[in-house]
Amino acid sequence: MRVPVFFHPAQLAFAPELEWFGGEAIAHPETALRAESIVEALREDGSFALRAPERVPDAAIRALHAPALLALYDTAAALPAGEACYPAVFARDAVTAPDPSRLANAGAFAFDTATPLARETRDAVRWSAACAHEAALAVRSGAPLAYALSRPPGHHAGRASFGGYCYVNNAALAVRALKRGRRVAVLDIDVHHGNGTQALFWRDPRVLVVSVHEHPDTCFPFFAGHPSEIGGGAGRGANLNVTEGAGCDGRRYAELLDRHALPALRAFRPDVLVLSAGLDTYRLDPVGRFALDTGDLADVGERIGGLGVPVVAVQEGGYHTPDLGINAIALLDGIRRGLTRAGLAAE
Ligand code: Q9C
Ligand code: ZN
Repeated sequence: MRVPVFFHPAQLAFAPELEWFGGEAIAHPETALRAESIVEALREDGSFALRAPERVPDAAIRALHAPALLALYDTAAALPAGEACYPAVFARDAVTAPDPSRLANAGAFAFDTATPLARETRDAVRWSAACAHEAALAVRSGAPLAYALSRPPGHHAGRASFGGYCYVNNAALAVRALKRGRRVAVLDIDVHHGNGTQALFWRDPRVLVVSVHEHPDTCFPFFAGHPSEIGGGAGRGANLNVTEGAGCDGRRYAELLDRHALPALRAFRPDVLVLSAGLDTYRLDPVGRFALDTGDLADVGERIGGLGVPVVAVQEGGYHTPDLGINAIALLDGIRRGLTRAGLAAE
């Protein structure tokens, strides 16, 4: 089976230059080149079917995100070319509602200074979301595996919040496209906790969210991702955070999957899995501090495919550009092998 892959060139038009972090400006790790290098590797490989997605319906995004957050992205679309807005004022105790027609109020929606707004942001994130939406539709129509080359990433974005290089929650959009009549589980293997996804399904007992990541005591996003966070209300018990310290290698990671993440997923008996496929657990990643190698990522994929559940893989982080292509292929081939072994004809 050739794995359907969704990507739109308009995702490349947004290219933030700088990230402000800890009072310093660094070259922004979330570059357009990330996606380009994955596209190129998948093309060369030949076992992937690359397609541009259809436009994602506005209603699908509005079901997920607050009107004011989307209005803020509209406001940014009117910025002059080459200008970027970095939120710097976070008026947490404001008594008036933030005004999304004023970029000076962006801090009411942002939770960091790493995630700028520019005129190209809105369209790029819409196409990034469209990839996830379309990949979900492909799996809904029977594909055992589909891959959304979403960029910018999404798992840090909440209902009315953006941050961690994320603006629209692509994986959550895929969940919503699949949810009717199906049990959907999310597995987030980005090295950072998927705080946006966790928040969006916090009270939802019908969507299990599992995230494996570096512990928030030492890693972005710092304020969420602790093992004590298990969901709220009716959703209590439908959220699982599995954490490890910096330096976690492939062997230890496999243990975390086998002992914690995979048993929880199996017990939930999902009809479909949305995989937040961050590649920043890689040993050379300049942002993450885990130590998986390319073979480990293939092994992680095989374990995930071994669940025997169709997979919508949505790209999240991963910043060591030279190896993103081989790592994406390792993960996807691993999933394919696992699915085949579990009896889903995916190879
Ligand atoms: N110098 C994702 O992987 N900055 N987001 C951390 C790096 C924020 C990562 C400091 C990291 C966000 C989707
Ligand atoms: Zn990440």
